[in-house]
Amino acid sequence: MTLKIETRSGAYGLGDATLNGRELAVAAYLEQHVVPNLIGRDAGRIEDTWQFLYRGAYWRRGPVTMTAIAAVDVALWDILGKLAGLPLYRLLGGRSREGVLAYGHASGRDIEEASADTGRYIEAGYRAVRVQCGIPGLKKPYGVPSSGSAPGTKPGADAATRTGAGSGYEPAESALPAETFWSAAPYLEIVPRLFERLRADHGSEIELLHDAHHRLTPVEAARLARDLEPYRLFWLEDATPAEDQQAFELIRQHSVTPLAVGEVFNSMWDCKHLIEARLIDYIRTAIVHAGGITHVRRLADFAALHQVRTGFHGATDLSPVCMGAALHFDTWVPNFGIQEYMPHTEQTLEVFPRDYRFHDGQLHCGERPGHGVDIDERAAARFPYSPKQLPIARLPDGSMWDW
Ligand code: KDG
Ligand code: MG
Repeated sequence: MTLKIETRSGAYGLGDATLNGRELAVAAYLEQHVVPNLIGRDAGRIEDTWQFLYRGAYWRRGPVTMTAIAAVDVALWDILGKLAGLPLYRLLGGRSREGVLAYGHASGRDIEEASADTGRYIEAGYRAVRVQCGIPGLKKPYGVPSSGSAPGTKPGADAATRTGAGSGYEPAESALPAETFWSAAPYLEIVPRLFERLRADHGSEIELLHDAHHRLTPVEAARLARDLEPYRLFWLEDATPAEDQQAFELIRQHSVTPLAVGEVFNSMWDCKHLIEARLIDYIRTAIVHAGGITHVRRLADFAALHQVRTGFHGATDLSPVCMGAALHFDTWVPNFGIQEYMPHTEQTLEVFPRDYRFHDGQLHCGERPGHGVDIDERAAARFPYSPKQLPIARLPDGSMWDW
């Protein structure tokens, strides 16, 4: 879902508005409630427009509202950059670093395959890799495509050949969500063995990450974080669902494995306690889902006060427009940690010409004015909308679990 805002002078800006699986709700929110309020407004009043959309609606926060506000906000920053003739990172305060450390997604049906896939990422220049692997006895575990580690495909650069690979959320055949299964016991056994093997095969220099994808109870999360300590992870992500923020106290009491959280957060109110109480080390909130640059900038400043660093969500269900904006933000933000990077498909990249690039383990935003990502509307028209939903997860007895 992409928002294009045009000004009377003919300048335009783009904002990502993708809320995967609930995207039409954002489209309706924008078309019916936001766009009528934008017509005739001064595109340069970015702060006032943000406050107008957030405070003025009375109904605050939530994924639909904050994604819609983010789309407007990023499009207005894009316009400002184009009118000023400056790349977005310069509007934010200028460059803090030469490149942005990126992590890719390796995976495999078993430890062997996952380690081989990690090796391919390292060969492709990655300095940080998130690794997931199949869980004995479990069908379709999170982060492992049914075809395994997609051997032979080249990760990174702009190859973009790994359509959805590593995501574990390939679209379902029907409009109904795919069903996946979850069982903590075999998972808690295999994951420490996976990282033991990765350190043995690939040494201590490569940064390793892992995503538990909100599946664990607090005490299971504490056990996993503790068991992973010898393998010095860069982070353990979404160890337990973060609605229950006290759960993170339990994890902290048992482990010094760094924790990352927040890809489903929509505002700084969602992470205020976790940051203030120093229960996390990295905040993953994406620009597209948390009110845009105007809000995430405040969130990052607040995080900096508590020595929490950024690690933005960058899966392929956030569009290249979001990635472009994130990379300018990452280039500027003083408390940058890492950026997730899953290359988009060739079709997606055809629709979104862009000037960011991957080189030697880092992503680099370009120097084009604004966020540097455009849309080819004729190419986009060749790919009509077809509804898809994210999968769901069930326990072996059939009860629903967190996906
Ligand atoms: O929309 C859901 C995906 O973006 C998410 O499952 C990917 O957890 C994810 C990650 O860390 O990239
Ligand atoms: Mg995740």
